[in-house]
Amino acid sequence: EEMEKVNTHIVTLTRFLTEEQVKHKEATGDFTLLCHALQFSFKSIAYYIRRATLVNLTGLAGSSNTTGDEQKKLDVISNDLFIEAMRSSGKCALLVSEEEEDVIFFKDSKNARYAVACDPIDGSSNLDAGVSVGTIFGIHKLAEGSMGTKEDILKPGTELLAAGFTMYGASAQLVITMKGGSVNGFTLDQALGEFILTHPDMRLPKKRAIYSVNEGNSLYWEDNVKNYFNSLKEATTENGKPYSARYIGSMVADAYRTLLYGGIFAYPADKKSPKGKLRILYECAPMAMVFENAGGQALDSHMKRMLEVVPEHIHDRSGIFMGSYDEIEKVKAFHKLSALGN
Ligand code: P6P
Repeated sequence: EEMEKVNTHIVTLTRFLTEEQVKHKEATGDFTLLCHALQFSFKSIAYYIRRATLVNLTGLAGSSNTTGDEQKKLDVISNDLFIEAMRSSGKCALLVSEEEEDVIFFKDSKNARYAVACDPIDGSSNLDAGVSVGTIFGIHKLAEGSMGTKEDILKPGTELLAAGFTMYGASAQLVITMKGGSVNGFTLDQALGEFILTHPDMRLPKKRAIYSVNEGNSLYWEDNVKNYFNSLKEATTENGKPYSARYIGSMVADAYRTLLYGGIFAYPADKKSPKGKLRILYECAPMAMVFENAGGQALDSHMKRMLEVVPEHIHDRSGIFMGSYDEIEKVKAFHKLSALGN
């Protein structure tokens, strides 16, 4: 019988980035080198997460290990790793991290033209429970002539050059998208230490009866949000089935599932958190860029395109609804209804 066709088109992230670079004649290779530093940090973080439980890295900071030195929490180690990877690349002018109160400026990186926002371990509170966590990142280019200031990163997501995330699950899954580009998924082959292209050109299904939200907050929700989610419980899709509820409580894991299967993920702003919980720079905006480039939508709690939201400060928050195109249209409809007083 016919020999099984061997997949000879193994594309590594390294090759993918080089192919992207040569598409742009004016490219200097700086962006490619920055992305190599990014992928290095993902591989390192994946390594530590794999060993976390074994060497008790999930313990609280302050507990000392056998050598008695200060035990660091995984998110501290991941943050340190990420900062050093950005610094040593020499291509990052400034970095915003969820773990750092202020912007980090890399003064020694002369002529660096990029600003990076990241959450080194998003969802870290789930780590001890073995739940998938992830690193979320966004890359901005400095304004012409700028030496690198806070303003270079306090920009709307529409100006993001690239964004994505790495989910540390059964294997490390990297999802990355460039401005105006497609969404591509890579899987880390630990034996080779390479991210392999496994999900080229990811497209969100236009609709899927899955909703992902923390219903424990529903008593704080605005009426339009309550009405929308209640409608899903009474909804019967074409095949007469109601929606499925899927909530992991780790944004990267909920986002990755929504990207693959479709449906909606939401963390609405509510009466308890009027600006929402999730951060714009390194959670909402990067995810919004991925979801839009995959054919979905991402809105804030005022039904404004998430990518057009301008953060007021580096840790600014927003409500977010993101997912299948048609599902987000329903959220808009309920928002309009309640605005009309229904
Ligand atoms: P809640 C994790 O703490 C996180 O920042 C996101 O990863 C996740 O989507 C959200 O918060 C979960 O929040 O209030 O449902 O526990």
